[in-house]
Amino acid sequence: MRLSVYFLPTLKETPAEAQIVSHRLMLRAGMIHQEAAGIYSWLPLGLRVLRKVERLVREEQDAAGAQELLMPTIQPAELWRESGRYDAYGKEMLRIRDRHDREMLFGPTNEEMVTAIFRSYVKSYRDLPRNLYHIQWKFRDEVRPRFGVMRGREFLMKDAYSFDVDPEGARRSYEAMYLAYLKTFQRMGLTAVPVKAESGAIGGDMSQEFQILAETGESTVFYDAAFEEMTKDGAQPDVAALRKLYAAAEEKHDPANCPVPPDRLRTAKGIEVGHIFYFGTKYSKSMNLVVTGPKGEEIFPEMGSYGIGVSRLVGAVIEASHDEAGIIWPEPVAPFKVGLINLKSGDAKCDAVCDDLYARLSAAKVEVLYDDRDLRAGPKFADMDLIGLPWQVIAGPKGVAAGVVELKNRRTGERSEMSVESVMARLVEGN
Ligand code: P5A
Repeated sequence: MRLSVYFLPTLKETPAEAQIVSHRLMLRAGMIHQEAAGIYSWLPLGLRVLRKVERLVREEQDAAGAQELLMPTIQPAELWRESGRYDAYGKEMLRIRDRHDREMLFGPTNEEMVTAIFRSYVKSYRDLPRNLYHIQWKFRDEVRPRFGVMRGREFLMKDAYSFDVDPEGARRSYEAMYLAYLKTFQRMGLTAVPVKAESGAIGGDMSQEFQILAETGESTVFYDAAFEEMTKDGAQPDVAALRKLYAAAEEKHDPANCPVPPDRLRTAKGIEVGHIFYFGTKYSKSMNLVVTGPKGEEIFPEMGSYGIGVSRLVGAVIEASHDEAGIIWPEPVAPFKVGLINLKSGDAKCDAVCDDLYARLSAAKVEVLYDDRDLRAGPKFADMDLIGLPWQVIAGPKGVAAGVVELKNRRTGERSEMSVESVMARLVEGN
């Protein structure tokens, strides 16, 4: 993509309304545009990141055996009357009437709908287990939408729903999602601590939240110091060992009965990026989802639901990875892998070298944002640091005359001069 024609409205000034760094940087980097409190448009650069996060989440769901479907955003109130949640959900539910005065709602979650879908088709235990998921916009009329996409009213969620014959099966389904979540967050360059949690409006008796540790987090978590050691710098987490470590959300933490000695107990702020629930037969019973068992008996399937805040993750990654100059994208979710800066657009030699690099990188399927604008070097550097692409290739008249360009690593700041051929090799390798 050429920056001279790209829709990238970066801002120099820090927007006054943004209280946390990810919100400020997303506005300044031209990723999102606010339409109403907690409701955003995703501009081209932001959308590229959102799609990458979505793709990564999808890959790990598919790998764990979940199957994708797509349910609508608008739901009939009738479904929620069946489960008893229509009245219970309260003001967070956006209620709508259609032209026939039928009661509808913008879905805040899909337990009811997926249970009704399952009920329409599945009659026998032989058709279990199944896990169905979708990635769809949700609406929750939060009292205090804030922090940009981190606590929106409209937000993108991946929600999966498992159906099993018995509690043992349900536990296996839960464990499979737990593992998929650890892998998903790790691939995004994040350390997510799974903590015991309250199950709140979703219900059920077992639930865990995945918390990214960050100062701006809204929840407080308590955890064993061993977490830090085990998840340091890309260490491959030993899931079985992690699973044994103590971690709890504030509401679930009981200092009197905490198994971790005080010198090993850590407390930190966290951002909840995922939440998994096992709620047994809560919805199958209330909505009368019944299958026939091996002896002809009636079974209410055991269910769980598993959420990831896809749009929230875009903010969470920035909270975890930025510096004074801007965002530092981990490669798997970066909007482009490389930013190519032509320091003297219009100069025949610089243009020739940059155009050639741009064409060859693109042909090798390396995603490049090419700053071919007729601008001074200062603003070009500032914009490129702000939007945080993992690699920068900088080409100026002096280097070009000597047959070299500069390769800069956004995270470490390391710069090295090398030939166009070496840059090509470095950027194409492992792509
Ligand atoms: C699990 C999937 C559920 O809704 N039903 C289906 C269950 N869980 S949850 O914890 O309420 O939400 C799942 C994840 O969605 C993100 N999230 C939000 N993101 C942005 N803005 C919001 N207002 C918001 N509310 C929830 C969180 O990441 C949460 O873990």
